[in-house]
Amino acid sequence: MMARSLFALVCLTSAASGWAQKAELTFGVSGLCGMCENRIEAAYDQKGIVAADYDLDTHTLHVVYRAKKWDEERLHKLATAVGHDTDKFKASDEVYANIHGCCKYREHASCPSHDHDHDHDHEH
Ligand SMILES: [Cu+2]
Repeated sequence: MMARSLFALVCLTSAASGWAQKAELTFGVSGLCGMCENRIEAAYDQKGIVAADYDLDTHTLHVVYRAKKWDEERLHKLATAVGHDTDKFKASDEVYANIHGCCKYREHASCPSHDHDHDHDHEH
């Protein structure tokens, strides 16, 4: 007849052990548009990463991760692996060459969604 309260106690203690140590890191990542934002955030869809939020206005990425699984350097390198420079590491030219034309932040490209200037003339 006392079984019910015993179960409740077991549930409480197992919930408490689910709190692994989380750490947070915010660092600069180069990016231009919504496509960049999606590409960057998708790169952080990894085991042990709880949340990743890229802010296009400030060009910073905020990551919440499990401290046991990730460290700062490896987190930076997730961004460089998809072609985006961070404030500590550079993406390789090879990877950078493969990102979409409007995302070439090093050349200050601009995405068509920002302005509808399709007929923009290049200098001859
Ligand atoms: Cu982009």
